[in-house]
Amino acid sequence: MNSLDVLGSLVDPSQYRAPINLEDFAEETLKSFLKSLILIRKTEQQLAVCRRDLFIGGPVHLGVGQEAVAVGVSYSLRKTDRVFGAHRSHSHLLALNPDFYRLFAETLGKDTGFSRGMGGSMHLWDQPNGFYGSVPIVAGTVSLAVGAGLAAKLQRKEGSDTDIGVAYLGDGAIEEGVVHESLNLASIQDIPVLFVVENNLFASHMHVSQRQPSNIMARFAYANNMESEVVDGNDVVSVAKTAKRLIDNARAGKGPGFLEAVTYRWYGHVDWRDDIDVGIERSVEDINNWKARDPVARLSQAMQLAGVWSEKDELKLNANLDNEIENAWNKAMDDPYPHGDSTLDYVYK
Ligand SMILES: Cc1ncc(C[n+]2csc(CCOP(=O)(O)OP(=O)(O)O)c2C)c(N)n1
Ligand SMILES: [Mg+2]
Repeated sequence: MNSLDVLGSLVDPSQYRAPINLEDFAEETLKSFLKSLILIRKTEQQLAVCRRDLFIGGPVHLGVGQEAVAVGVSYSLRKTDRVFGAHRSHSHLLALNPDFYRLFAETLGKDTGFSRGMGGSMHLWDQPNGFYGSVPIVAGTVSLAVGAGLAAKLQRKEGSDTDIGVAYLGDGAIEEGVVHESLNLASIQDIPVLFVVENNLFASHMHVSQRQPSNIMARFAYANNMESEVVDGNDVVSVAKTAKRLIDNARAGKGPGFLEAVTYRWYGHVDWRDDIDVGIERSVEDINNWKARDPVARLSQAMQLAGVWSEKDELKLNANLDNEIENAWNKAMDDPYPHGDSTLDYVYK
């Protein structure tokens, strides 16, 4: 245990397992949250199996267990916003555009993929839907999101609010110097950007207590005089509600926001195993405890208690999605690879 264990019960997986509070979110919104959570979960589980079976050649960093962060944040985003991710960004993209077929094609290196098959799992791009890109360089896109937010501010039309930049980053990325320059600049220039920290307590195999003197990342928002909130990242309603407030502020010219979502990834750092590349503290017991704080099950249970969802609905949704995912995967497998002549078409020359 570190000396500044500020997150307290939020990082105790025996806490916060109960169905979540649905607040006053509309039934249709809750259903779309649940559908999006399950779609992202199943897409990544498909990637896990296909990576294990070596259909996918490159590494995949899976965010299973963390889906509620992207789904909650994306609730208040629009296509003209500028969203940036990193090495674990399938959910960030799919929450904006649920086209898993193009993600499958990308991981297979096919011409029909999000980046024409030239990027793979860690170089995703879907600008028409607001996803400006992900890269494997930890914290590499954080300053880009600030720049994109500044551009949006300068492009704002008289009488309207502004589009915003969004930077998804991890608790490990916080340790990169550029993040602190980015927070400082965003704050001093009132740039419309939302920093979303997915604090899953690990950077590769190292627990946060081995890396930092405190487990709360929002201390850097405080240091930069920036509006911030820490939420249970496995509660989609809580993430959506809080992100909305911070996003509305940024759009209205009230400056940047910092959202820290405490969560946990079910798989190891990379690929499909539970136990790969993890430290001694990540015991099977810990993982199982966190699985009991499942963002999907907690939303589903709350909706069933509220009478707006049933087990039968969920069985039907699962069956439809399983079928669609299988078809999309098979289609992507049959797709062509990009032609060798196009290798340099999408790079700066
Ligand atoms: C600049 C840089 N340093 C190191 C790495 C190796 N690396 C890849 S992911 C990772 C950990 C990142 O942890 P975090 O930001 O918490 O994200 P998470 O993997 O937990 O989602 C590291 C050190 C890298 N890709 N880029
Ligand atoms: Mg992390």
